[in-house]
Amino acid sequence: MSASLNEELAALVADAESALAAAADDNALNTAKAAFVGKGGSLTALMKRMRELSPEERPVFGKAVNVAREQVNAAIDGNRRRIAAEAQQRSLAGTQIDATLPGRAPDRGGPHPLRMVEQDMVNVFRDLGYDVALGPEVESDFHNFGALNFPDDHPARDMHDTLKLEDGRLLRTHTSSVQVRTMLANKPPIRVVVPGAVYRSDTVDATHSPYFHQLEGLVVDRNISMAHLKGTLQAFVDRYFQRSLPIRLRPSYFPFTEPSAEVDIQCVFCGGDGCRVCGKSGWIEILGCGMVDPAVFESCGVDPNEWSGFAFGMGIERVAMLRYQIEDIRHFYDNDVRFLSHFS
Ligand code: 2U9
Repeated sequence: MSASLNEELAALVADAESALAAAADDNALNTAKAAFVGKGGSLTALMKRMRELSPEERPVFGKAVNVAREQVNAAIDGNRRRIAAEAQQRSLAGTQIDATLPGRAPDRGGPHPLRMVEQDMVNVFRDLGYDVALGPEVESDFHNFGALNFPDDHPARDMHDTLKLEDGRLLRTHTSSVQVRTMLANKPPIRVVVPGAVYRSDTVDATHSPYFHQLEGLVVDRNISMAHLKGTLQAFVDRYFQRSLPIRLRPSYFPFTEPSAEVDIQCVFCGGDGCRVCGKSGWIEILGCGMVDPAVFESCGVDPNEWSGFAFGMGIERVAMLRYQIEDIRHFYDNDVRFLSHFS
């Protein structure tokens, strides 16, 4: 085969590769492509000179031209990718990303203030040896009223005070129904506290809500007296408020306890001197209590001749409002994070 045509072919490929490698953009690349492998390009011109060769040399040269065309086409593809990568590199260089900057912290949730107060109160009673009992919020009339010595015509049973279902059941108006269930299911001695939601047909204002929470307690054992009740409540108040805080009992009335009392703590805001919060009295009411009425024991399968007991109940919202000086009960249910975030 003619040495010179083959040398020209090799030189053409080398020229093409260096021209393509020098192309800075797609335009320059396309120009180089046309000059070498286009219809009027130098490779086509070289092909036309095939007639200078002997008939035996022609097919060999033909193959060599095809190999050369593939080499040039591969160089075109490779340089097209290089040009695209260089363009991307240039556009990224304009954007300054500092990957070492710290990310934006997500807002963290936390327990609801009512849940925190409930847990703190429950934990005081756990430390005093109480179990925690829970029960249904939809109740029978028997567990909510009948067993608790409410007469059939008691005003609390009225539609105006109790939210009733069409099937005769009701939304519990206190968690006392759970103590009834506890006595029906267990033999004394019993020491339980019952936290939970309760419902009343109340109009909403700053201190009332048709949905609120209570913590109630029940102790049943032999020879339980009013002294055990008062000592227990004093221990609870001192531990919960983390200081020695005087309490006083005032006579009261509940259908399920006899005798009954309402309990005040010395005002935590003025130390008993009298202020706006305590209405100048120096005392703040926080719970109700009493000795379990024998009629309640009878309804719950507990022999009142063998056992006696005390019970108490308090509103969790009320305690939370005192503890955190919250003026309006509705804050607890709005779930405004500006309010809730004060507690986490
Ligand atoms: C049984 C026997 C007795 C629970 C009691 C109170 C007094 C009481 C109120 C406080 C504020 C309800 O949330 S409140 O409105 N509760 O005054 N509760 S004694 O007595 C019981 C409970 C169950 C079997």
